[in-house]
Amino acid sequence: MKDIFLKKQILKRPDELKRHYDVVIIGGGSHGLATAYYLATHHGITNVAILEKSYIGSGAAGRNTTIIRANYRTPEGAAFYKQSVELYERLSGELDFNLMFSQHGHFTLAHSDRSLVVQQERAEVNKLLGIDSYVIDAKEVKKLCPQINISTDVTWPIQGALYHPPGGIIRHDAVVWGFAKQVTRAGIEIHQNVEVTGFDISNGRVHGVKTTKGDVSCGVVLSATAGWSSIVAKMAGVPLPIIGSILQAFVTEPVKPFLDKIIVSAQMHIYCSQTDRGEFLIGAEVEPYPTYSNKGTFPFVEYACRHVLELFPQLHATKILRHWTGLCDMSPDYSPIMGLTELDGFLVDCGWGTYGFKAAPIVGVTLAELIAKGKTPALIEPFKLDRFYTDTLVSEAAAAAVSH
Ligand code: PYC
Repeated sequence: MKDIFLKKQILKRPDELKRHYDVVIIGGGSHGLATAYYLATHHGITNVAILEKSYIGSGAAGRNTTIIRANYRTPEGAAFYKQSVELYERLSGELDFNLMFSQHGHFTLAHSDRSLVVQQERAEVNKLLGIDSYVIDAKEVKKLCPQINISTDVTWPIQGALYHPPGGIIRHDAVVWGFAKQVTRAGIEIHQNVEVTGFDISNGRVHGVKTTKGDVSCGVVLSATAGWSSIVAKMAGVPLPIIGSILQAFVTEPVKPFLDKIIVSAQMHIYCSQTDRGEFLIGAEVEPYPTYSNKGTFPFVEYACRHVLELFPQLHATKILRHWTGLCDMSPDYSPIMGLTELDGFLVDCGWGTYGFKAAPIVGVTLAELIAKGKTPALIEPFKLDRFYTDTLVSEAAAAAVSH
């Protein structure tokens, strides 16, 4: 009986840290776990430790609003996220874990002529890359999402939307646990409650990691620490152009299923979806002040409710159940930063703002390839840290979230 239980266990508590690993990954979120998974499955590299200062999925991976989509504005961003969506589509089978990915479509609402032009530009970029995404008018919005209010008697009447049929929502905790299960099976160690306190650096190269459970030597370090990226990179002497802000979200009490689409409005600065439990999940813009304080605010709740009720007046008597925040590592051009740094052997995966979770599988594939082969894959070449020194930014502000 004990054996059966152990076989079913997803996570095995590893022993003490070993003295050496080929790769140390800092951060047990979806990106760190995915990178470890593809290191093992694509490259046979399993002498890997994931160091997580809290529990796996305790940061952005467990706090995001679970949206998966590829309808970005830049060719670089759209091509990258297209592959992520395709990987997510196969991931339940691959991980042997039901991730409950529901692809019912994603709307980015337009409430002005200007916004319709921006959505049309996005649709054109998407079309060129083979991403299913096109602009529809308000009547078509209503046809596809009969519950939404398209009345003109509101502050922001809907004029149309960018419609992205493959967009969807997924169970974020299941993604974390699915990767963790397969990573553990491959023999990779996940050490929870182990915090990195410094690095062993000499001659422009990182040789090891100092932690609250002792020091380890290693060939490569990957920092996949989202909201804490600047702090970790600073310990390695690598400056990052990142500002930490919080994003807030809340869920209502469960109501009968009536919304199967994801609705985003840049002008109203909100987005919402209905979870598989029936809750309405509502979020807004990143807060306009830098902070590491995970404190929610009442003005956010009031603002988001006022706006969501314009779209779904049916929710007027629905109660809020839970409200939380997450740290967002915002880069100046709203695109991620991935890959090599000026410190040999020290790689970063950061600048994910509010759009990191949806990239987890393709981040894992590409960073695992970089670590294994030492060459930056073409797909992530535009996102290297270097771009802030060479003036080759990838400006994704027009489609990065609700942030424009
Ligand atoms: O990028 O889809 C997105 C998103 C939604 C909420 C926050 N970011």
